[in-house]
Amino acid sequence: MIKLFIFDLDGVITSTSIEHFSAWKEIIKDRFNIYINDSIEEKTKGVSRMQSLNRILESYDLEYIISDNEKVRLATLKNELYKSMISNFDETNIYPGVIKLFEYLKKKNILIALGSASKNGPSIIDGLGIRNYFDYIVDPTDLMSKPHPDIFNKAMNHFNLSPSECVGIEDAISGVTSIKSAKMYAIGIGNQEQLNHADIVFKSIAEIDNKFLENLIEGDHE
Ligand code: B16
Ligand code: MG
Repeated sequence: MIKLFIFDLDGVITSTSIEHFSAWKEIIKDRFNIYINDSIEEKTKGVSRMQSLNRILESYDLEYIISDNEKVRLATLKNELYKSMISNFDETNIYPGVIKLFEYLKKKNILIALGSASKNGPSIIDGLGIRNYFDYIVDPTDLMSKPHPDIFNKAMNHFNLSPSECVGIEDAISGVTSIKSAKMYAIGIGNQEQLNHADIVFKSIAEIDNKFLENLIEGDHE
């Protein structure tokens, strides 16, 4: 029996994964005059701000040419730009089907947690006006980034549950790996081929139907 759903934020509840990467593109272009290739985006998903920067720098053999202080400066600039890009986010930026899914889970007395690597998570949730749906928000500070299972385990342990009572929802390859490493049921949102390690993949949250949810919640998932 499922008792807890753990949601990723960026790319699952709202589009902020797009703004995260757009902000990195602009910062790297300004500093190095390099246009980051779109193929690098996946490497930056689900990992901390500094890890995202390091992965971008590594992709262009730039990681050793700048100091740690310069990295901190770039990460800070990126976060300021990112926050300005999403400053007007409100309920209209919630992806279709998200509120319907939250309402369904609440009606079934299923707990809802946020399992995001983003330190901006709580303020985004406030901006979207959906804080009241969350029973718990994982603080990613001091936790290992996805694909490590830390973030999902933290939510599970908060409620003293076992993996078979938890479901994780993710749009990133590293995020789905994180859920599976925590031995939970993984719902992938996005591309079936990319997320084929999930237990099931939907193109978007809006495609998740009640019949599926009923079977999932009542079923026994190891
Ligand atoms: P911040 P998620 C992750 O969020 C993003 O996918 C990733 O691109 C970002 O670097 C990370 O949050 C940290 O975000 O800079 O806001 O602390 O996908 O786990 O919701
Ligand atoms: Mg995500």
